[in-house]
Amino acid sequence: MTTITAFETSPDRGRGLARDMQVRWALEEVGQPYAVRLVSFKAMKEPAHRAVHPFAQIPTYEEGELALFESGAILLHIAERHGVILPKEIHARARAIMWMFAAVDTVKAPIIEREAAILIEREQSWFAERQVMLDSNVRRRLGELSARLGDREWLDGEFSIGDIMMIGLLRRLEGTALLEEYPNLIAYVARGAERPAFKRAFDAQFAVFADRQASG
Ligand code: GTB
Repeated sequence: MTTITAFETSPDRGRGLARDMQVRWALEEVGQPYAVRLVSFKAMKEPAHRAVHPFAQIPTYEEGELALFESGAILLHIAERHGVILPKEIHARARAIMWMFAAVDTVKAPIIEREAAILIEREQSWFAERQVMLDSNVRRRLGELSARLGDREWLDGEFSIGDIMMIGLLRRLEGTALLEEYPNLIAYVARGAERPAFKRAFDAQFAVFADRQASG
């Protein structure tokens, strides 16, 4: 049995923005059933969880003797194990992996910096000025991504783990004016969200939130 970990109480209130969503989505794409171990913020820092995730975070992935952390590594393993969502042709495969790295590094960095600043610094007198710079850094990357995507359906040929990671990241900007400046990125995210595997993954993580709400 494959077991992943996810937040017991996700701060995103069921929006599916935490990284377990990408892992769930990949598992749904390949048709691999999985169990979920929900962890509290406290349990995440305890030795039992740290034994799997040295940085005390979610998601993790366990399959028999194999224990993994890092959503990118997990997605790559899922794709390789099942031989889907990653092209077989060696160059196309390298490019799909490249896009996954682009999502977790180049495109993610300014998005996370902006999110963190809004959370931590928004009460500061100088924040409005800083936000101009933070927004402009995000806008630059989105503009570059939008230009490369153009009117393609997916980032590079067939749908891949690169798209799962990039769409998962862009969803963190949904509802912001920043993403709305790029209609092709909005349409790209919507295409991802229309995939049956995305919907199953989204519903499964939303059920965790709904259960918590119902139980008070
Ligand atoms: N590089 C790692 C990976 O890709 O797996 C990053 C893992 C990570 O950031 N995990 C976060 C975590 O466990 C959850 S996903 N945080 C708890 C901690 O560090 O103590 C990041 C995340 C968290 C919350 C929201 N949200 O509320 O919208 C979105 C994304």
